[in-house]
Amino acid sequence: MDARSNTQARPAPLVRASLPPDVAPLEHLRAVLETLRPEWGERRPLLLTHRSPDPDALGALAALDFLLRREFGLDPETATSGKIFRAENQAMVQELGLEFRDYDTLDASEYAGVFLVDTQPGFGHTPLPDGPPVVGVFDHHRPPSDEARAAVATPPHYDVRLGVGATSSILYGYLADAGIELDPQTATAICCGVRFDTADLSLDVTELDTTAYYESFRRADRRMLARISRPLLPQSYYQELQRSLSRARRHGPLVFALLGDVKNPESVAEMADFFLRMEDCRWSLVGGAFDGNYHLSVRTDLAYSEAYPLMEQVLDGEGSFGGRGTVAGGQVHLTDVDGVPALERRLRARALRLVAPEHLKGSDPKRGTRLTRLP
Ligand SMILES: [Mn+2]
Repeated sequence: MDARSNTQARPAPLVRASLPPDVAPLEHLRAVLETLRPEWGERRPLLLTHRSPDPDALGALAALDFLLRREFGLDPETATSGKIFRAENQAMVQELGLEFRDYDTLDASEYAGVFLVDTQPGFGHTPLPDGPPVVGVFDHHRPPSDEARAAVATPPHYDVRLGVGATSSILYGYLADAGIELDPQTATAICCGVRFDTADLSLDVTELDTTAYYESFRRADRRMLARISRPLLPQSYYQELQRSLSRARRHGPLVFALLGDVKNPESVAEMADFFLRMEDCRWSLVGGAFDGNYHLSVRTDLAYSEAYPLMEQVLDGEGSFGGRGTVAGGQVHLTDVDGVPALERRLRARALRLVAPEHLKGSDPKRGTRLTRLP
């Protein structure tokens, strides 16, 4: 359950029937698979996650693949969509030798059913094939809105735990319940996922996250972990850093940077993390356009607010978004809007409306303060 102690009352959770409380998750999955498998024939399960997977998605994919092979004798295939940009995430794929099919070239009829990790049916950043049904969902994000939910059937195995810090921890729990010893590769993958989503257990953590972190770390390849967490960075990284710094503005508790076109969409989330570290910054908002979409990231200090409601109000019905705890991400299709500058003006106006006037003393509420001018 939710072990956070420093948070204000969280909004009423949007709960739809998750797993029945009296059945262990592993046993529920076993029962679902026993029911469905006779219909599968030669077809394989397909493992999917959200576009441009992050370390938690990659760790959860590796853990689920390991579980389905070791415990259930299945031969799953994993496919991903969207390029992976963040240098740490690219290093994770390379170091762990992870191999994925390209989602866009799949023949959906080859697969018996879909398993989703770190995302859910109905999320805008998660493409789903026509044909094979979604059999299992493992996630820790809030379920989609009521309308989006009404459009998709609840999968037979739907394990969504809002309080847990990482989906990799949830999958670790299945492996532990099955008594499966982690190999160094799977342990390293799980460890990267838990570290990334919980900032080394400093964020929303539960007992399960703590156990998953220590047990996977104990069995991980430490040299590989070090190479993944401090990879070489391309020169373009430094160019985008400089541009973000020059565009960023401070408005009381908010630091925001709307960057126009970016070369690397991951830099949006990365800069939002970076700005939140500034003293007295309570929330950060960073946006940038890439490949037909405008990407937006919100990060918060939990004593101030959860990220989700802030993102909801900044987007005000434009695009799609998701989030949990201190983190939210959104996307707007640029074909749906009147250009990047106009969109950025709207986002900026809505963000400023959320900044209470008492926080704006000392800075021009319209222009904000350049970060380099702060005392
Ligand atoms: Mn996650």
